[in-house]
Amino acid sequence: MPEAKPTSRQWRGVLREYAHRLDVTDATPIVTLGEGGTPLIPAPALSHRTGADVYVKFEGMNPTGSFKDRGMTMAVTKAKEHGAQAVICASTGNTSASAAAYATYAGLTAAVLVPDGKIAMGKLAQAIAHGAQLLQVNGNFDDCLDIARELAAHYPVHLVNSVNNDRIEGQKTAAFEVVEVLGDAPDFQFIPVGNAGNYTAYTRGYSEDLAAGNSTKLPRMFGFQASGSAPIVLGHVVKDPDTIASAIRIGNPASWELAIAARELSNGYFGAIDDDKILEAHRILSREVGIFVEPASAISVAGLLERAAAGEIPKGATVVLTVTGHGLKDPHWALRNADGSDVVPTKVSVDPVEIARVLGLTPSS
Ligand code: AN7
Repeated sequence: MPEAKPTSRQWRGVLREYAHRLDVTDATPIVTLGEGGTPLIPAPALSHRTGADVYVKFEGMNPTGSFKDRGMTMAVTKAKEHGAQAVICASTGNTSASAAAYATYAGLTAAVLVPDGKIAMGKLAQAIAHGAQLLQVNGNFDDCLDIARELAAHYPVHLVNSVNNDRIEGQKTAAFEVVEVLGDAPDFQFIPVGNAGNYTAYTRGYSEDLAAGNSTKLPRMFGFQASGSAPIVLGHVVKDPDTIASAIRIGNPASWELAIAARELSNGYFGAIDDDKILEAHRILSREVGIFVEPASAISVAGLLERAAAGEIPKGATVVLTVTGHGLKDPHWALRNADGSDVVPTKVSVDPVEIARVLGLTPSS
């Protein structure tokens, strides 16, 4: 007898999976591309390096390759529910890619404002592929967000940046997933910080799980900014933010106050990481764990290594690192050596003997 097929079903996206924990009813016109349900991957190499029990929440596995999809399904669904014809956002890249995809699915127009020359090629390609009205603004992300807010206030366009609470609501589901997989909240949650919307969202998700009795603790929320773009750490706006981690090149975070409140609630921490440490962590995650992320995401790994070296992470503590965006969005960093030189792949002819020699193989006896 052939074995019975195990019952299986497709993940239905965060609005349907967590309908009972979101402002969603049977009448809600749900716009979903199947986001969420991303893997929480044990990372023995990082556990070995730090003595903690480390897991990586790989948000690059979302439909457009970043965590933004969790918030965008909610924001675009609500835009549709309110009868909006068009959505608008400012973006360092991932929000524009996500807004463009979800707006297309919903039959809405997406206008996206990005800082000229400062977003990764993959993200630019996504927004264009999905038919967004993409404008490259001669300014930085903070200028773009100011304009997007102003246009949404005075014109019939629905703002889908994370200043829209619907985005935070959708993104909190990542914390729900972590608690379900671990059976409790972790001791520490590490996360990259740009506008601090995701830091805020995770804190809200973990807080709701604690209140509902699904977990026994609130993780300490550890957020990281790039050193050249670290307004929350410095305590003041950074006028001309600079980092190779273009996703988090943000000098005036939209959720600044919420993030400070979240840090106080969780006995958390904000730290700054230099670009060379971000790239080192990017290499470690690629080579030792097998997870390919964009540079901004690697800051979670860099933050853990730095805090562990400082003796701030107890042995055996459960640590979740959220890595927010896929490496394929901004792949050229992988083609650079640690010394900054270009990686040059070895060329060979169509010759098995030569190739075996180059690979260092000796014939099996
Ligand atoms: C990969 O796309 O702000 O602290 O406009 O793309 O919630 O802002 C992206 C942010 C981390 C920071 N990692 O999250 C945008 C944008 C990646 C990101 C962040 C972003 P927030």
